[in-house]
Amino acid sequence: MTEIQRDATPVAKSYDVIVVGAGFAGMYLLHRLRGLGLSARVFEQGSGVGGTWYWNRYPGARCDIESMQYSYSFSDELQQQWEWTERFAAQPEILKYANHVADRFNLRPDIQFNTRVSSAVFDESTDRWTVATDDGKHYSAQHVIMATGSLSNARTPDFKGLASFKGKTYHTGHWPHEGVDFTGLRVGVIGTGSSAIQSIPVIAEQAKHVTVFQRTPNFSIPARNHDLTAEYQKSWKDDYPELRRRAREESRNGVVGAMPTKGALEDTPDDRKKVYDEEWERGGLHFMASYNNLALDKTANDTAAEYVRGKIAEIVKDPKVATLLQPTTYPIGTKRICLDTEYYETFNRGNVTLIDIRNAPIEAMTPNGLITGGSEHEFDAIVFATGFDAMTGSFAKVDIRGRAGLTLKSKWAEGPKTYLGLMVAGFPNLFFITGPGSPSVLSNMIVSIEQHVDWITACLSHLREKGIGTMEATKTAEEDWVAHVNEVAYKTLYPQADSWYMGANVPGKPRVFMPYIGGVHIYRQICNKVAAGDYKGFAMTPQKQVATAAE
Ligand code: N01
Repeated sequence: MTEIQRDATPVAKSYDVIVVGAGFAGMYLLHRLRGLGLSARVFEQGSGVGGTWYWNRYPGARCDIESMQYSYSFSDELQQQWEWTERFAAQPEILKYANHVADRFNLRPDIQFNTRVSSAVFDESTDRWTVATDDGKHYSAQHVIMATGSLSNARTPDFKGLASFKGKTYHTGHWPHEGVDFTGLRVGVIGTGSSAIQSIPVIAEQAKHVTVFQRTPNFSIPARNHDLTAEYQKSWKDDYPELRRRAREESRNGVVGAMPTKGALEDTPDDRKKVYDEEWERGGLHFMASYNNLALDKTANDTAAEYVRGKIAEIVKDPKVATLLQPTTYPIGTKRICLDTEYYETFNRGNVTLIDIRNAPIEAMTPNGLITGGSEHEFDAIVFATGFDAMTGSFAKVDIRGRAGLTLKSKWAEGPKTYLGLMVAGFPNLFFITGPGSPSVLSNMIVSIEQHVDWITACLSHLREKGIGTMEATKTAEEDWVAHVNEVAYKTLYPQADSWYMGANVPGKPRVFMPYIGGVHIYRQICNKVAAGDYKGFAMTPQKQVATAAE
């Protein structure tokens, strides 16, 4: 018998679980679902695994979490055998790792590449989801898990005349797989976020001239990337069980590092400078953990911000350019802090120009370039390093309909609402990996991914055991969680910035602080407590006895 969807398109196949996305979340999820004996299909838009690391191939792309920590922990053999070459792995190495994992665990047979999921519709008569793909096929599943990533919907602003530009255009988040040769070209780069900060120094080494269009300067800390020694790797591998435990259970952001015990104002200015000097020399995101109150107390935060502004003034030779590069309109760290290799130094090159578009926005693109401040700038190529419709953008691309035809889009019209970032009231059996309302982008993503996958798969196992047909967040639990996420966020300085955490980079997007800032350690405890308390805050109904699909 073939299951028929309401629009009468026959269902091609039925599964226990459909997973959307074959990045680090989708891959681990598939491995665990197989372990439970569940039938699962992963649909992936790209032609390969790796998610973010599949799409973001721009020059200089590199992780800002150290390699020994930005890696799966679920398989001890994998973590013991894989050799990382650099402190911060570059995109090709991370993609190689993703491919290695796919091969090692034989994941590919259950992943359907080059297939975009266009809709997911819940059928209340069968308690099953019908998932449509862009090749016109329909599939049925009891559970759908969105493993679509938090930064996967690359965004090119709707500049007037965009299509008229005769040169080549690129988005850092959709970089051509064959690479780009900028030799001898005049290149415009729009944006100065992490992607721009990593790519500009590399593009400038190749191009004839690079013009950077900056709306808001960013704080960036030197990465001080270097090769990893065998001894250093061994020290991690010998102690992995304990170090991974600390990342999961003791750290705020899923990264093991010295925990500050002091506030910035407890030190004298001289001692503080020594602390910041040491962090600056060491390089890396730990700079923001120099003191324990940089995200909480504006006066403390000002000391770190002022230190970095001072560094920019020391590095950049032209004082006017240095001033433009110094962020002054938001506390340091409240927009995602960047790591760089010679970003500020690049502005000392003769072939790099910085244009401030804060007060003179890009008016239009033209056949030869773009116009700002009444002048036309001519280019052979333009790079959009303009970011993503973050956290909710990848869900918005799929037409998701829950009970009574309610669309996720309308449910989230005023900002995302979830319970624990995992589920949404009115959308039974639909799970989100690192969704809004969970620590996600504020953490080492792999730590958060593993935690969500482990929680969800344990939950699915529980549902099977108890013969439960549907599970969904209750409205009350969802409202309480959204209020808690907000309350915690507004105790920090984060909401003071116009950041993509707040949805502020997308015109018209509601201003809501989307990730949960309470820390991965606390969040894990909350999730575990909910599961141990018989999934408090979730409503469940028994399994329906309905005929489901045959092949
Ligand atoms: O994007 P972004 P990204 N006119 O949104 C500007 C992760 N990541 O791709 O700040 C002119 O940060 C925009 O200006 P403004 C990381 O979490 C990690 O760089 O909105 N300019 C901004 O300068 C990161 O935070 C790694 O005023 C416009 C830039 O474009 C996240 O991805 C590496 C504009 C966008 O910056 C996103 O980073 C790379 C307009 N209309 C990325 N619209 C690592 O692991 C936007 N801009 C190291």
